[in-house]
Amino acid sequence: MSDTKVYLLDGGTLVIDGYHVFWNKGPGGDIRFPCYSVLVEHKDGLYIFDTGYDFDHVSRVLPFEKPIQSKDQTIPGALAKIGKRPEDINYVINSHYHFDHCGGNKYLTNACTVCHAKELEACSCFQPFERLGYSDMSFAPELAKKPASQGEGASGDAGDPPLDIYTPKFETVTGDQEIAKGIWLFETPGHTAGHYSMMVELANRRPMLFTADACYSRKNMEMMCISSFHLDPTENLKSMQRLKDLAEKYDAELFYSHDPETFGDYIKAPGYYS
Ligand code: 5PN
Ligand code: ZN
Ligand code: ZN
Repeated sequence: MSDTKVYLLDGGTLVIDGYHVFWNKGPGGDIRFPCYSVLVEHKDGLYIFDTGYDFDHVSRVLPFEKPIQSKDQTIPGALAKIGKRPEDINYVINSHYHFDHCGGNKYLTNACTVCHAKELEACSCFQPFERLGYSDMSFAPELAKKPASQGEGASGDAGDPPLDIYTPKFETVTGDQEIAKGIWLFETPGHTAGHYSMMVELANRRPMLFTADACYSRKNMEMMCISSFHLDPTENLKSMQRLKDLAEKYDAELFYSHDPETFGDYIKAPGYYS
């Protein structure tokens, strides 16, 4: 744990309406918010928590989210800025498989892919209202190729680029787990079926608790207001309370997934937390 470093990799921005960020509260109007990935340099290897969105995918499937992403904000570009290559990553942990959290998985060709068992199950038989969230299946080419007879899910987009070269290894997890010394996954379901938040313990500062989409922003937490994108609102709200309780219990600092206000204060790569 003592020499663990945490890098925040800026992944660009998207736009959604205020009523999506603050469910049934708003106010309405465009909100442009950041997406980012968390690279953990640990004695056991390089771990990345979430991989942002793919610019071409969003431009094609969700153009109304007005993606802005420079080359430096892609996974290969962001890693290059800190002297690392996509092939160097040993583990990809996905909080969940919404398109804005798994779009860069496909570059990480040597990594073992870790997620909650329920999330891997859910993304190929999702509810109809979750279709856009699970629209980028490039992280699992084998699932994306499956016929729609599997139920609701796994509809590879006809416009998606070919993926035959990429065959990720999946390792599924359930329950709260310390997956490496000082790297904790906490179950925070509701936004999706198998959602995880991550806490990283560091030598020189408070633990960092990454909420992922269980809580988009500090304002969501202050208002105890979930986003409109969710599988189960009651579970999502419980998970938000759980994050508050965990932060208190471990004296952890909360880092939100899509916070236009606090993201400016975070140290971004090539800077790091240690
Ligand atoms: C940013 C964003 N946009 C749309 C959706 C959706 O349909 O489910 C999740 C989600 C998002 O995080
Ligand atoms: Zn999400
Ligand atoms: Zn998200």
